[in-house]
Amino acid sequence: MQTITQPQPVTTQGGYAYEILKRHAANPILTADDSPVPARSIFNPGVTRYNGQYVMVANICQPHNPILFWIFRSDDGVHFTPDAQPMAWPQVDPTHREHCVYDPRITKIEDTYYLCYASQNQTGVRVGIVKTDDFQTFERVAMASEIENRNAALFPEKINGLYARLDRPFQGDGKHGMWLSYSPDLVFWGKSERVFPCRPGYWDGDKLGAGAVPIATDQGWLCVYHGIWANQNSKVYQLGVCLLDRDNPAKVIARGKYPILTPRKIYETTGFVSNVVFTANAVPNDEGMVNVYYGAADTCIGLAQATIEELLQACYT
Ligand code: BMA
Repeated sequence: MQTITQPQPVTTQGGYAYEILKRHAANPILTADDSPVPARSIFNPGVTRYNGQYVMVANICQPHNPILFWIFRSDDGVHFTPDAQPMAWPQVDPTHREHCVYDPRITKIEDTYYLCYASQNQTGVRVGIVKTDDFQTFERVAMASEIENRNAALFPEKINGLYARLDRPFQGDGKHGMWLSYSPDLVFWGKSERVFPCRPGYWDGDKLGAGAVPIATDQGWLCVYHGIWANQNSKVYQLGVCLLDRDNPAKVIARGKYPILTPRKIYETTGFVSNVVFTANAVPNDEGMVNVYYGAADTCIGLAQATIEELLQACYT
């Protein structure tokens, strides 16, 4: 007779022990109440360090729906103050007159900061790129994809002489997973290759895409990404980690089995889109931790932390 063996857990620690990102006590660190203009929600921010400060570019969803990018600044990475004016947005691109922008990811390459964001109009969503040297003025670089593509995260350095990015084409309803593309100039993109697909039956079984801008480590590119599991009631967005080869990020060195952050606090499970944690930037701080900034339920902003070592370890768990 055939013996059927149950899949065994890979750890003997119970409860939420797998969830290695620890929420900051001040969570949620920003809500619509902190918005300088009428807002329904504030979420999915890009964050970087500039001139000794943390600079955040957040989605502010206005009551009538369009999203504004707004800059918030902080000395400690926890308490943020908004600028007096919305971010100075460059001229529209005549090839794609966007009516909505969202989910900025910030990458510093040499002395320039690039924002990769989702640019939406009636034809669909594309990857837009703008740049700045000072977080005062911004210049358009390119509409850097055809429709339908988004969740683009630029690597912080060239790889084999080319700019590189992770992104997520819509084909196959996102099931085809995370992709990698290269560019000589940030305008023309190609040499595209899939990094990894969804894992049926897992927390990232129904859709996934880049999350935070990759972090360079001596073991490879450490990437916090998002995965989606669809159930009867909702699509659950969680965060996980993977490690990609430094010279060829299409090569997966390790990919964690467990999510590292699961929506389970009330501000993550309840909101405009329930059961969502979604990140654009993970920023190493001065205390040896990585600050993972995340949108919670498309409604507010949370901060969760782990060490680089814990994140690397989670890639192998
Ligand atoms: C994704 C993006 C994010 C959003 C998430 C959950 O597809 O649109 O901006 O946070 O869905 O709604």
